[in-house]
Amino acid sequence: MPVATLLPFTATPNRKSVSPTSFRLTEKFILLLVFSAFITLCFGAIFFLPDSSKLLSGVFFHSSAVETNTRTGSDSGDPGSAGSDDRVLAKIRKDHEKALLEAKDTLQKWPDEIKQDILNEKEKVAKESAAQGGNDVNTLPFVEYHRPPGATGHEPQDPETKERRDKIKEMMKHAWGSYRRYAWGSNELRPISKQGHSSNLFGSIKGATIVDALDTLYIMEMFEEFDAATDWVEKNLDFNVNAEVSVFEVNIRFVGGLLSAYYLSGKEVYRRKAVELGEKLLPAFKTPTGIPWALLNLKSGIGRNWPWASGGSSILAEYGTLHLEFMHLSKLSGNPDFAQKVMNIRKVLNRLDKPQGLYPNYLNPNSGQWGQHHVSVGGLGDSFYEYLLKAWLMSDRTDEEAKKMYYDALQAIETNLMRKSSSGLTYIAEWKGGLLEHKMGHLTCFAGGMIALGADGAASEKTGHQMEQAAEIARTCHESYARTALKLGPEAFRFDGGVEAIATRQNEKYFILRPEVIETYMYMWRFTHDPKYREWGWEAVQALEQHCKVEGGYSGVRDVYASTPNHDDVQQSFYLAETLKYLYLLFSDDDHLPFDHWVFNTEAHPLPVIKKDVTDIPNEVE
Ligand code: DMJ
Repeated sequence: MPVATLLPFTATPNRKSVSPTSFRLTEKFILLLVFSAFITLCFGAIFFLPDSSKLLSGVFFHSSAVETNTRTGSDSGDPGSAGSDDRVLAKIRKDHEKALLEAKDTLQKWPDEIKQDILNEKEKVAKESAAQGGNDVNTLPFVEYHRPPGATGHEPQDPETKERRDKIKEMMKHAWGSYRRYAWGSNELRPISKQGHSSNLFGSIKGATIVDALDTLYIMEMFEEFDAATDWVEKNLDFNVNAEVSVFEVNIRFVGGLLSAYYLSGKEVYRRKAVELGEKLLPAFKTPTGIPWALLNLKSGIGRNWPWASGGSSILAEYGTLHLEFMHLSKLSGNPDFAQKVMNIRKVLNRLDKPQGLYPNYLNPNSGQWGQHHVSVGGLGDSFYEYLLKAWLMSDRTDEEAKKMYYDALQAIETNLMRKSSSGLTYIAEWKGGLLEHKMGHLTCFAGGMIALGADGAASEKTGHQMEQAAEIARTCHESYARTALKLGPEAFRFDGGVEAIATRQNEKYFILRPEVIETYMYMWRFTHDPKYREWGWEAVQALEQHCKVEGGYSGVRDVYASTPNHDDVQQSFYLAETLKYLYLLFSDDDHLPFDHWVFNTEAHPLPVIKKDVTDIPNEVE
């Protein structure tokens, strides 16, 4: 501010012509006062001016966008300069004019056009925030990678076991090679028609076989194939799809497969992809209770349940089979949401009364009440029980709540569902509102392995009993194979109407390369080293080779009681993820993916135990 402008307020006007020498003492004194006031003001102004310029810019340039421009814009030499202020004012004027023109335009539009504009704008914002999400995934927190022990194995000493193990690897080569040749990038292979196949479980996500097979390729040391798969994942695996997927299937196969591939190989791309997909699944939990929907549109985030599920219910085996993967997602992303979502599922379940201590297959996500009282350790229920036990094991046996829930549930299953046939075969029946259906699914056969895995953690007086139960279930499931023409197990077998371990309904006679029986042989072998489990596994290998192997891969069969196979023309992705992996481990030594360091998710994807003390984890030398 110019100093001269202050003078008229302090000097007396009629003294203008008077010489300074003729001033009286009082006048001199006044002059001195005025002068010293002037000097004080000059100094004050030095401190005062910058603040006032800020104040001014606050009054005139209050738009944050403009503030940003004045700080960082290409033409902002000196932000406080008059030239810069003019430019900013000009910009504001221009923006206002533009806004006025747009408003005028909008007023001339039809309502439908306006609606479309709003939709386009929304889409733009959604895209931007998706890109923002992608950035988050790209900047995941640093996680020190430790490869848990036993990621790869070594050759068995015994020549026969080695030969058998080699044979399983050869089967994997045929399954993978055929998929690569005829269906690369599709979800699954049609081995007879030699083309790709996709079920609607994965929406338009592609590459289910690639992701499901990654860890099997790794543990079998098929590294050239693993690298080709990694390359495909890096370049092509895309979750930005406008399609509805099964939350459960995508979780166990894709999230599980990616997590295992990360833990086995240490490749960051797998951690990134797993977290990216996990984040896309989170909207499924937007229900009044937090019990997730079964189906989710990955683009809109809108979920719903299977239309056939009792009164709009979610399914026990679906919402109850997220825990292992989601705990690891929180660990690898630093985002606690994943863990909170699955812990909340438990909370809801623990508030509910359980009929006879059993968990019904249906639960309404809106009301938080059970649907129909159907209970099964096979389809619709199975992996919920498996995940209770494995949540405890994966927490390095610290998750006491999961432990209690598992052993309580197993007790209720034993009391209400486990039965013995007249010839002494133990089976697990299904329960419908208090009535037993004496049928056991191929899926239920996984329970032999689960019970064996949990036996050692049970109260000491129960360990032996549970090992016996597990062995009996393994025997029953073996019988369901042995009593067919093709020596492969039916989808479900019954213990009524004079039959035992045999399918009686045409629509239960198929075999789709499922793993559960072989899974149980693998666990039983590890815990007992009884050679019969390897023999039973080898019988299954021979049957697979004889009846399911075709030139273009491996196919399921429509009727295991027919003397010649009628192929269904699908090579399921779980054949590579589970069936062949469990067979390979059955003929491997116990230190290959040892149980004290790894748990398998329900799709046989190994996930490391989260050790209480991280220093426990030795770094394996490759
Ligand atoms: C797999 O996808 C999983 O094992 C799931 O838990 C049940 N069914 C299939 C294989 O049969």
